[in-house]
Order: sequence, then structure tokens, then C-alpha cells
Amino acid sequence: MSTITPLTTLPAWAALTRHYEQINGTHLRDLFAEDPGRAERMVIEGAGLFLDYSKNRITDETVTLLVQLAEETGLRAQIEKMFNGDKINSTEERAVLHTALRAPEGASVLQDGENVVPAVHAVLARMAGFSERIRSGAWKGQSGLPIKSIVNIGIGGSDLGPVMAYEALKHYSDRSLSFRFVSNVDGTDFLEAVQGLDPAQTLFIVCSKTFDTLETITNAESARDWLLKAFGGDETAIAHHFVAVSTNKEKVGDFGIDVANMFEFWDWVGGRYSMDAAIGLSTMLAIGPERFGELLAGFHEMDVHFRETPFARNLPVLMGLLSVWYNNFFGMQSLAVLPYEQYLKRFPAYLQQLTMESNGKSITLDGERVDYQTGPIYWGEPGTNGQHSFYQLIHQGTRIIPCDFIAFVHPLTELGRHHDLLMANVFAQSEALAIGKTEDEVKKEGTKEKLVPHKVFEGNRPSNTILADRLTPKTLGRLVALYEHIVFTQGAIWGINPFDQWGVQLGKLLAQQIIPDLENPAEPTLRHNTSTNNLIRRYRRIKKGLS
Ligand code: G6Q
Repeated sequence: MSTITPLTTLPAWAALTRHYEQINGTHLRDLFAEDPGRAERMVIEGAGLFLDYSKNRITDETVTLLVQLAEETGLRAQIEKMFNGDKINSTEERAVLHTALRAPEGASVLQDGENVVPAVHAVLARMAGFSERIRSGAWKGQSGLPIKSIVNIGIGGSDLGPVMAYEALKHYSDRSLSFRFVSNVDGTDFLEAVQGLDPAQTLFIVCSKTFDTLETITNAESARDWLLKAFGGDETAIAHHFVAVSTNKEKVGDFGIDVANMFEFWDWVGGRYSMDAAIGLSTMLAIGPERFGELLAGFHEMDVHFRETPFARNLPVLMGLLSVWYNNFFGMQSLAVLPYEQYLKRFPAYLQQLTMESNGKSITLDGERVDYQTGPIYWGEPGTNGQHSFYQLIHQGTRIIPCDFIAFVHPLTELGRHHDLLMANVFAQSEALAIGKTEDEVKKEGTKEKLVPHKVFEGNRPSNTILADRLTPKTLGRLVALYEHIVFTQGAIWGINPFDQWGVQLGKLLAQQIIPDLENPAEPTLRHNTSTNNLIRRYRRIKKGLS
């Protein structure tokens, strides 16, 4: 029996359905023409970010109704539950406390009656001490040489955050150290990552919450072999060249890494919410402890904004609600995140996991199947590159794709006119999408009759523009936390659990069953689906050189 009022029976849902009928036929061109104050009114400044949301297919009434929906679904109470350490990840019976990872020293966040903040800061202090030793050259490899290359081994949440943050903050990184990231079980990933590295000056960080992930353990074993080969099999080298980040001390020890070289985190931190836990060790090594502290401060600023700001002025709440508006009422299926900042080139990939692993669910917290759409498909690439590839579909395709443009007033690297040109493009794109170009306008340009329909831009394509001052560690923290809380807002509206990932399990289990079928020297009896059986037989046959 359901204990939660089904989403589609809420009064705000019905009101939004009626409101959608009224607004669907309205063009953004008219919304702007009829309301001169729109652009000034529909902006929010919060937690160091500026959001212009005026180019959305909304009126003030839409915002009122969306906020009403958030109230009726209990978003406010859900937010408090998260911050207070309630076990809101109900299918795994865990608290969801990534916000405690960036709580300032001296704050109190209770988990099962215990304040977790001192433990968080104790790990941060150990990470800082270790980072200083590596960065200063005090930490020596097996042969007495300082570390020059750091290889992060991890996958999913133990990889995407570290890679994205390293790329995003490269400007602030110690360029005398090189950083590489290995995630895929495809051996090419490992071999390419260690290509040209000197084992005597290489440090591996094995990042795994569980320390039993097939890809990570396989890569870590290959790393151990690679290192030991260079040191004639002397296992004492491991302590100088391997550290671990995990919640699982026992397995770290079993692997052969000294637990003194392990940086801990906790089961109340989800993998995709862990880049600001010890999983961010590579980030700290790259930018130093002080700047890592600024990153955490940025996250925390957004946490406070999310928790304390009224919904209509709350960046993550409003952006989350707008995505619900498009996803559930307009039936738009995807959402593009388009950073106009080359350093954010891995940000869309990072967001794909954050958003889609979190809200790619079809069962409510009550165990009922949803009768509405949940997580949209997130994707994107940095501008202006994307403009010369997939933007065509965003401008003139049959599907409408709401866009989040992210841009910065100041570039990190000054180079002639480049930044003004970049910014001119981001401003131009959102205007072209919203306003478009009418048939009359195209004709007035003297366009040949038969080309006119091809050159018409419908417009009415929605977007948000986030304009920040400069990409600093703090701003990155604010941006990541913004999307974390957008995901939270969406999940609360849809009544699903954004913090589990059961969908990843089935494929993992099946792979485990197939491994012996591939490695068995004798012909195995295959009991899979017939297509899978055929593929396995063909693979075995060709691999053995039989055709
Ligand atoms: C993230 C997911 C998943 C996880 C990886 C790696 O939220 O749970 O992407 O991070 O499967 O897991 P380990 O860190 O346990 O190796």
C-alpha cells in the first residue's frame, strides 16, 4: 500500500498540466516582447553564481506552481532529512551525508548520534600532510627518488570526479607533477597510462569504496606487477608507491597496501558524491591542500544556499524544477550542459553519472512503478566545439533540448581576443535558440524562395545561462554542488531514491559468470541466452585461431 500521495494526483500537478496547455503555444519572443522587466526579474544571484533563467518557457505563474509542487512533494522536509543524516537512501539503509564532507571544522553533523565532522577533518589533515610530502619531494620512492607521476586507479565515482576536477583545475596544478587516470578494464587504458613513466618516481592511488570492483582490482594488480617488475619483485616497494582510498580496511590490507597508507571515507558517501572525500586525493596532490580547502568551501556555500534560500530564489531548486517542467510536461527527453570553458571539458561526462545514475530509476520509494518520466538524459561538450557539431539538432531538429550554458567573465588564460569571441558565441547561442529567425526575416535577407524554409529558425528553445566570475576551485565546488542538489530536487519530486544504483548490478553479475566461460581451456557448457552463447563461441573460436 502506497504511503506517499502519487505525484500525478497532487493539486500542483493538475494546475501545472492546465498551465502547460496555456503556455505551450506561447513563444519566448512574445514573452520577452510583452514583459520588458522579464530579463531583469528572472535572474538569481546565489552562492557566487549568477543564473539568468529568463529564456525558459515560463511565466511568473509557472515558477509559483513549480514551487507549489516542490512544497506538496515535501522537498523541504527531504532536504532537512539529508542534512540531518536520516537514512534517506532507504534501499541501502544509509544516510546521505556528502554535505558533511565540506562542513567547516567545528560544525556538527550527526550520523547515528555521532558527530562525523571531526573524522572528516582528521582525514583531510592526513591527506594534507601526505600531499605536502609528495609535493615537496619529502616522500621518497623505493630508490630514494621523489614522486613525479601520480596514477589514479578507480572507476565510476572513484574516477570521474578526480578526472574532471584535475582537468578543471589544471591551471592551479603543480606542473612538475604529471597525473594520469586509469579506469577501464580494457588493458589499453592501463598500458597507455603508464607509458613513459619511471616506476621509481610513480605513485599509484587505488581508489575504491568497496575495494572489490573488478576493473579497479584488475588494474591495481597490473600496476603492482608493473612496479615489482622494475624492482626485481621486491615487495617492500609497494609501501612507497601505493596508497589506497577506501572504506574497506581489510581488503586494502589483503591487497598488500599498508593500511597506514590508506585514506578513509564512509558508507554515507555515495561513489558519485565522493570527489570531495578522500577520493579527491589526486585533486589535492595537484592543487595543494589550501586550494582543496577552497573547493570544499565552494561546495559548502552552495549547501547553505540550498538549505536556507526560499525555493523561488534557490538555484538548485529552481533549476531542478525547470528540468521537471520540461521533462514531465513538455515531454523533452534530454538536457544539454554546455560549458564555455575548455577546462570544464570533462564536466558533462561527470554530470552524466551524477544525474543519470542517480535519477535513472522507475520505482518510487514506496516500491511502486512510476507513471511519469524520471531522469532526463544529460549530455554535452564544451563550446564552441559543440556548435560545429551537434548544435544543428538543438537549433533546427525535431526534438527540443533545454540547455544549460555555463560561462565565466574572466578567462584563466589571456590570449588576445579569444575570450571575447568565446563569450560572444555563448550569448549568441542562447539568443538564437530563444528568439530564432522568422520566415519574414529570412525573406527580407533576399534568400532564394526554395531555401527559405531551411533557413527559418523556430526558436522558442529554452536555456539557462550561468555566468560566474572565474573558474576557481571555489567556483568548481559551487557548480558541482549545484548539480548535486538539482539531482536531489528532481529525485524528491519524482519520489525516487537518487542514492542507490541497483541497475549496475545485473551486468556485473553476468560478467562474473561469463569470465570462466571465456577462460576455460576446455569447451564450456554454455547456459546463457542463445545470442550470448553464439557470441562466446565465436569469440573463443577466432581467439584460438580457428575460423
Ligand atoms: C557511484 C557508483 C559507482 C562506483 C563504482 C566504483 O555512485 O556506485 O560508479 O563508484 O562502481 O566503485 P568502488 O569505488 O567501490 O570501486
